[in-house]
Amino acid sequence: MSKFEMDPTRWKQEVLKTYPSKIAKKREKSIIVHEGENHESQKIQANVRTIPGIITQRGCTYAGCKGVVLGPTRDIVNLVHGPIGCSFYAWLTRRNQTLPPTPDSPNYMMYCFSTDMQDSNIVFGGEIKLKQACREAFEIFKPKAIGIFSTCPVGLIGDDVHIVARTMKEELGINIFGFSCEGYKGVSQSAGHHIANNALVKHVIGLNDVAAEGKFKINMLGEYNIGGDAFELERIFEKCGITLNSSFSGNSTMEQFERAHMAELNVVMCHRSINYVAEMMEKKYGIPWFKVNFIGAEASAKSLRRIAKYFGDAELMARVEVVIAEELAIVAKTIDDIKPRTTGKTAMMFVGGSRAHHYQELFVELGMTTLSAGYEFGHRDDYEGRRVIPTISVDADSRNIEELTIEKDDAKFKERLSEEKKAELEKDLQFNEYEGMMKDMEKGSLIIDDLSHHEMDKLIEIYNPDVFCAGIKEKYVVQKMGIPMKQLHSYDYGGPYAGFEGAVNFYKDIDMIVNTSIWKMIKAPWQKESVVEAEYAA
Ligand code: CFM
Repeated sequence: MSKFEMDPTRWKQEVLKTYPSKIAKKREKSIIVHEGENHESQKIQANVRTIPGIITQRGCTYAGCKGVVLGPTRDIVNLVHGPIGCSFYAWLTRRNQTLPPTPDSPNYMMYCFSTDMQDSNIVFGGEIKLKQACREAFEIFKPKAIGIFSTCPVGLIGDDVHIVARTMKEELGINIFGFSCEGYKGVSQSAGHHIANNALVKHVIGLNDVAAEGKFKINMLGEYNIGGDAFELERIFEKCGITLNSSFSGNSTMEQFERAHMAELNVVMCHRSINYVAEMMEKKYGIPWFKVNFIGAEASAKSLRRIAKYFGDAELMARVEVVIAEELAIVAKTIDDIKPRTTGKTAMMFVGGSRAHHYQELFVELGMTTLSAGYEFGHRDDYEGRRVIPTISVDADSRNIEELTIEKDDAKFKERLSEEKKAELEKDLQFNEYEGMMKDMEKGSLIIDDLSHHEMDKLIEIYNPDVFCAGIKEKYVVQKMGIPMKQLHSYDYGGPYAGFEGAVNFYKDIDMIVNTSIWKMIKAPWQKESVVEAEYAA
């Protein structure tokens, strides 16, 4: 039987048939059957509102701003202005891994800061309470900075977090800045990333001209230390002699953000969440950027080589080769043992805005095929590549987010590469480029944006993958269908999965997952119950 037990085009038709025609028309544009070589002419609908009534896996704008981008920074008080419920998921999660250099170094990760808005604050305004919360936080912790995050009610009642931030900055003498990241500001958490990026450029980056000590200074953008990934990357960089000047924002500090403009290069891991910072820093300070991927052993090796190539230093290039050889030798031992057991298996992946692409590398290394993949909140460029950016239509939802006008900072701008040098390196390094997920997928695979639960059910029912990768919202639904489910947001308490040691961890975990017989003992609802089906007459 072919890899696709049902023709994917027919699958798409079947799935759409269940929807009322208006909804089918909308969802139709977000489901693509990969046409192989022709994929460059295929266009996917993405970053548009989820249709009301459909169960989406997306998060809100506040989640993207506070939780994702600023969340991993240990020495900033991230103060949530809103009802306490908004802080529930912002507290004590796997996102919050960090490693302070000494036990007394400031670290507020284990705290949850909220203004705990009550009905009376909604009626009479919450600014006084917010100011009080800033004073209290300052008194207790003496932090270097406070970030104020707006939740939905803040926008609805019109509290001005920016004015409060300015007033309190003056009063307390520390850096305080606000984010207009109300949950409803965008169609997903993606808007929150952009808002966070803007505020970092406006209020933090460039404040401290003392760079990290060491040679070959880079900033790692879009790596958030999930499951300890950043620790593994730090290990590799150190071994290679590459200096991590700042990280946005896994295992990071405010100081790192403040000195980010002193690096020689920005490398971008998660394009979706941080490309704005990379673009703005290039304009303002002259730091070139290119996309890297440290998910997958081969991808990690390739990314290290490209970084070494950028610096063009013979010693660095030689050391990187030694490190790669050493690390790949260890990786090979595991993969040689595991690969025969995983080859030919299939995976599906619906994660965020970059992992559904990056993790395909690891599955390729395991000899597995990704039958279907999609992002929750990626934009068209994350699927089709940055070349399509000029053709993306700007709708009212995108206009909701401030577009900063960035100018060259004459005092701090430094040309890192001459035009000729840049042109010479372009072929290997591909500056300012991300080619997107579709390029790496096979003909006939299904690419689906903002997957609905109904579509997920149908994917599993028809294609029966060996592993389904997504998040906690899908986990138990999928497992009840008898399909093993791997979380790729939190890693199910496993990981790290980045870099070389991470790849080894991933191979072992997937081997266990796809080769255990326990899942076959579970019957999916459609295998044991008769199903009542209905069709819309209209
Ligand atoms: Fe980037 Fe992320 Fe992701 Fe993301 Fe996220 Fe995440 Fe993700 Mo969950 S920044 S887009 S908003 S890689 S939290 S660390 S795992 S959905 S694929």
